[in-house]
Order: sequence, then C-alpha cells, then structure tokens
Amino acid sequence: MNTKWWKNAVVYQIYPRSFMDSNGDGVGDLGGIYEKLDYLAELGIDVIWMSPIYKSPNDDNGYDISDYQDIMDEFGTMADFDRVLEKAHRLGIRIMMDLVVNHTSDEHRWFTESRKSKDNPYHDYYIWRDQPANRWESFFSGSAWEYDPRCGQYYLHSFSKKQPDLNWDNPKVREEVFSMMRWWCDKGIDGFRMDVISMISKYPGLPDGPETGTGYTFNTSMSGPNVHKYLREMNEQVLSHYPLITVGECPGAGADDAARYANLDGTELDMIFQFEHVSGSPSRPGRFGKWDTPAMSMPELRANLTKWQTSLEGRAWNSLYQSNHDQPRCVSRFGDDSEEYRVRSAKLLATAIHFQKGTPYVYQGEELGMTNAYMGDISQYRDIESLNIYRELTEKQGIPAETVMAYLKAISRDNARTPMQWDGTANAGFSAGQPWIGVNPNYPAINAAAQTGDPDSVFSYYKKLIALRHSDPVMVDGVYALIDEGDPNVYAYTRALGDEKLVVLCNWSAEEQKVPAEAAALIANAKELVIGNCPDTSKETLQPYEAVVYRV
Ligand code: TEU
Ligand code: CA
Repeated sequence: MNTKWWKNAVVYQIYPRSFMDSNGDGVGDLGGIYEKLDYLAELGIDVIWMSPIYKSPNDDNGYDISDYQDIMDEFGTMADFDRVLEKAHRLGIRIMMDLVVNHTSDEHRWFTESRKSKDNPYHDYYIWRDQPANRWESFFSGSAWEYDPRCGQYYLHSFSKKQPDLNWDNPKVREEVFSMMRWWCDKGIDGFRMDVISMISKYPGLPDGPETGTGYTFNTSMSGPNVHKYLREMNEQVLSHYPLITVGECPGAGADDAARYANLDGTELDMIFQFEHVSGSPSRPGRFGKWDTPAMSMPELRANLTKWQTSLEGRAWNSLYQSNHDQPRCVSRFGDDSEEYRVRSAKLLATAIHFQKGTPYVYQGEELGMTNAYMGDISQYRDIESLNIYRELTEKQGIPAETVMAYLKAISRDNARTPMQWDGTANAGFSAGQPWIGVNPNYPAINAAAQTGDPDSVFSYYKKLIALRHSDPVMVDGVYALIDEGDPNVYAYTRALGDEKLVVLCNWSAEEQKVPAEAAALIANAKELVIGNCPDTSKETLQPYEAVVYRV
C-alpha cells in the first residue's frame, strides 16, 4: 500500500452548507457538490475534505452529530453521497470525511440514553459530575457545564450545550467510534479530518486553566495524558488498514506535540492542523482572546511558519493552511482586500504558503480571492459562536455594540461561510432560493465564472500552484530555510533538494521594496522563473505585494 500518497496532494475544503444549492431551498447540498466536481477537477485538487454532512440538528452547522451513519436531511440522502463518492473517484478525486468525535449532538441516541439515569448503560459515555468540576468556559461562551434535571447531574460540553463531550476513557466509546470509522472506510472513503482530536483526553480532575476575560477559566483538555494512546489504538484498529489521509485538528498543540501526533512512522496521524499562526499576534494579546487580538504581523507570521517548517523537518509532516470555515478570509486578514491589491495579495499569500513543505489545504472561495463579508448588523450573523459572544460581551461585559461588531467583522466565522461565488447572476449562482446566509455583495466582481478562463485570475494562479505540487519534487521534499531574516517587509525563503533550490520572495507591503541581499545573490543566475504575480518582474526591486519564485 502506498500509504504516503498524500505527500504531493492538495486538499480542497468544502463547507457543504455554503457550496452549492441544487434544489433551491437556500442550503447547499450533496447534489450541489456533485454538480461542481468538474470545477474542482479543473482546479486540479486531489482530495476534498467535506465539513460534516451527517444527521444533525444543526446547532453548530453539522458539528453536532445525531447519527454518524446517516446524512443530514437538508444535504440529501446516502444515495446522494454514494453518487458524489463515485463521481469524485472517477475524476481522480478522493474524499475525506470530517470525524467529529470529541462530542456528539445531545440528540444522539447515546446521549438521550445517557441522560436518562445514572445507571443507564450509556451514562458513562459522557462526562457527568454532581457539581461542575471546574470553572471552564465553553468555546461558545458561558459555563462548559450544563445541569440535566433528568439524572440530576451536570455534563461537560466544551462547545455548545447541544454538543456534550464524549468520555474517551470509556473503552466502549472508543470501540463504537472505531467501528463507525471502519464502516465509512469500507464504503470507500479516503480519509478523515478529525475535529478537535487533541481534546479527547481530559486531564484527571479536570483542573482549571488560566482565567479568561469573562470570569471563567480556559478548558485545559488539550493533548491530555491519553491522547496518544487513544490515537495509536485508533491507528492499529482502523487507520493502518486503509490507504487513508488523516489530519487531526489540534488546538493547543505546539511543534513538539505535532512531532508525536504526526510522526513519520505513521503510528498516529499523517498531519495535524495547528493554530499558532491563526491565533493572532503574540505581542499584542487582547482581553477576549481571538476577538480582540490583532492578526500577526508579517515578521511574526514569518517567525512562526519558519518554526513549524524547521522543527518538523525530519520528524513529522506539516499541514499548510491559511483559511478554513472557522477563520476569516485570508486575503482580508493577512493580505490587502482593497480593489487595488486584492488579486495580487491573494496570490502572494498563496505563494508564501504553497511553496512550504507539507500538504496544502485550500478553503472554498480562497482560490477566487473571496473576502470577508464584513456584515454590519447582528441579525445577518448565523454562527452560534458569533451570536453567543455578541450577547456575552454586550449584555454581560458592557462592551459597546459597535466595538463588538468590529470584532465580528474582523474575525467571525461567518466571514468564511457566505455562499460560494459561482457567477454574477442572482445569489452569485449559489441558489435559486433565499440563501440561509447572505451572499457577499462583491460577487458581481469576484466569482468563479469570471476567473476560470482568465489566465491572470487568482483561480488560474492556484491552478498553477497545484500543478507544480504534482510535478516539482523540490516543492514536495525540499528542505526549508529562511533567508534575509530581519527584512521588515520581504518574506524570503528557500527549499533545497539535491543541488536544486527554489527561492521564494514575497513583498508583504503596499510599497516597492529592494530585493534583500541574500535572495539577490541567489537569484542572480537563476535557471528559471517558476511563478510570479506581477508582469515585468525585476531582480533588483519587488513591486507592491509582488511574489516571485526562482529555481537556482
Ligand atoms: O473547531 C474547533 C476550534 O478549536 C475552533 O476553531 C473553534 O471553531 C472556534 O473558532 C474557537 O473559538 C472545530 C470545528 O472546526 C468548528 O467548526 C466546530 O464549531 C468546533 O470544532 C466544534 O465541533
Ligand atoms: Ca439545497
């Protein structure tokens, strides 16, 4: 079995609710994904990661699952899923499922049984206490403990109260999860993205963490004592028997944790999603975590990405991402989404990320340079996390509504969840009905139809980057090294394999900059200009937001 086929693969993330609506009810669905597979084949991606499509009451848009072996009504049926899988495979595209097993929905049968009484056989599938064991704050605001009058106890929910945490220390829970995973693998799916998998093992005694800005404490269940044991068990019993791609979403994981989770022996996972580069500026921490912490500056981002590249070298495999369904649009966060520089800076970000070592993940619409929605009225928001923090900060903390709206505009997950912009027709071609969340009003200018045939579009640039990942061994296996380390505006690095090197240069500013010294010396006798986002590139100066890659 070629178990490391994913080393030169590019993954595309679909958020099904917002991708394509095939029946006019305003909600994206499997029929819509089926229709748009040809678009993804044209882009050239290898793998689709689908955010959850299972049966769910949708408290958290499918991350609250009530039946792991059935499909959400709004998305279609299992037969629709099978058609998507079959067509994707025919096009050479693999399908990765979202595995959400830190918690279930409170409407899952395990939980409806569990809450019936303390002696119910399912009671111990979840984490119950007679009193809240700590002052943990849920990720979606408020206490992480909820009282259930039926059995007279409190249950732990790291996310919404409709997402009770499973008790992974119970071997029956692990058996159930593993057998469900085998069921999907036997169906022919090709991998798993594992939701908050770093949180499944809780520290004994569930200790309080540091205080948060809202009177609770941080949930300390990150990379707990048994997490590697449970993942090795999962690997032995399920993963190692199939040629899968696996990525664990690991909040709180540092590079040393990653080296265990994603070790090259393949005893746990293939790679993880780490959060450091999307956690905001470490030098300017806010009072309310992600809500009021500004994005990293380029030098901070450069230092962080470099740390991950160098410390995993020879020890583990990286994932590479700059956006997903939980993050604002990357061009708005790290680039410049003004009319003047949107296209160029979107290509610059793509260059900086795609030439690194690891497996790149492209979030739907990123390949078009889609921007934040900047929704200005709370009634436009749909995300439970955004709605809860708005209430928490305005009502309980007395923060002015305009201030909180400014946080949401910058960082709300709904920025990434507006419908995919397919064309310039009504609702961006996403739906014939009323979309469940508003379409970004910039769709007449930013859409797929306008970009697929245009060689200078963001889409065409991603297409080139993806093709290079398939054909260029230096891009896949080359060793990363930072050069021109102190330059305030230009992020420059090399990738080296044998006697070949790629030199990547990114002018992360709206002003012209000199090519810094180390890079200038390396590119003087370049063999090839591999890719760039500006015509008339020069080896002495870089235009605003210019990105260029040479082979030397
Ligand atoms: O996200 C977990 C996570 O740690 C964060 O990204 C979280 O969404 C939030 O931004 C914290 O402030 C995963 C899923 O990706 C997310 O969509 C789910 O809401 C969450 O788990 C619960 O399943
Ligand atoms: Ca629909």
